Amino acid sequence: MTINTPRIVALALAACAGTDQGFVADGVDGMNGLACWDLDESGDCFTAVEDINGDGECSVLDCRGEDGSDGVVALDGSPGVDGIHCWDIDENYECNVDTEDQNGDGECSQIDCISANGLNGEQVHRARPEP
Ligand SMILES: [Ca+2]
Ligand SMILES: [Ca+2]
Ligand SMILES: [Ca+2]
Ligand SMILES: [Ca+2]
Repeated sequence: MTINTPRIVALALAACAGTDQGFVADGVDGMNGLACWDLDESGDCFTAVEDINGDGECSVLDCRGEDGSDGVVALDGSPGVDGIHCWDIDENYECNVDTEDQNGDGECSQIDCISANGLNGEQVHRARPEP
């Protein structure tokens, strides 16, 4: 491959032959931002209005909002309804000896909840009734 030196030089000169764009002058500087305490946007500290925390000067401390009010303490919930004893088959909260005293000892107790066949007895959990 042969290098065409005159052609490369011609291309380089053509690339540099553009018109002079010159430089555009800088724009005017923007205005300074306002301080957060400067409520009337005057640029000055008007302590009677803008010194929110009353320390005699305007600072970022005057930009804070007022503290919120305390939350309300929740009231305790009402106690739940007593559960039903496992022996209380008719769920009337009373011991019905005729039907609920399974072991015949004259009273209703957890012993009456044990199934008659012992080892493989079925354990029954009943839901609490709606209040
Ligand atoms: Ca001001
Ligand atoms: Ca202040
Ligand atoms: Ca009962
Ligand atoms: Ca019993």
